[in-house]
Amino acid sequence: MLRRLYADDNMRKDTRLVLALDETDGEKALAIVDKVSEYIDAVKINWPLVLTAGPEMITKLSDISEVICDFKVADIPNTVSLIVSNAVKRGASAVIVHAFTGDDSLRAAVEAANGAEIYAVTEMSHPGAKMFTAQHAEEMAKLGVECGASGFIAPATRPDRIKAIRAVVGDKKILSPGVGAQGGSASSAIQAGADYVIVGRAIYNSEDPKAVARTVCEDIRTVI
Ligand code: OMP
Repeated sequence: MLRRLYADDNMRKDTRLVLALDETDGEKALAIVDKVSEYIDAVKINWPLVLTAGPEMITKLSDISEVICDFKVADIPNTVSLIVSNAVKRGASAVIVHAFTGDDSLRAAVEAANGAEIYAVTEMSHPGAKMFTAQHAEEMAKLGVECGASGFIAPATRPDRIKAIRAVVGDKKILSPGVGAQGGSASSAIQAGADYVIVGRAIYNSEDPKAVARTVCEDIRTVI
């Protein structure tokens, strides 16, 4: 089982792997976390698991791991505050929000987090991201820094873009999804400046999640 290794506002930075737990069967999801616990620094959950297993999953998982609630919140400040504060009350260590909503919504997220972390999405990892988010990624990263976000989401599918976001956010955290199923590589993302890689299907859909998680960690270790 995972231990909560830190008591303050800083996510553990050990294996640098974050598990994206989009498995929709709650029991299976918990079993996967148990299998890979020694290889992950945090679990990220999104709507698929919360909608099927319920928001109490946040609390259950927070007993064994840091939990990042990837709700990609994109709303007016009042609604953002309500979502973020309730995720944190249930045990989230961090909440992912969109940055395109602007400074007031971002500041509302940071305030409502009340010491938990807010990670702002910059450029997304899928091909369609080139239509809108990619064109404003640096601006959104700059705004996130100004508004007090602790970290940023940048695409492992385009390591050069991680480099560009790193140049804007200084020593803030960068978490990079898109490794495995979306074609990105963990070591390339870390080498480009990511602090963590986020991996979902490659691990939770595998016959042997533990072996895949171990392989990802070995790949990361070749560049740190
Ligand atoms: P896999 O593609 O299965 O590894 O999962 C990636 C995870 O990262 C999913 O939970 C996505 O929702 C999330 N994600 C992206 O894939 N791309 C992004 O640009 C941003 C996120 C995210 O914010 O976590």
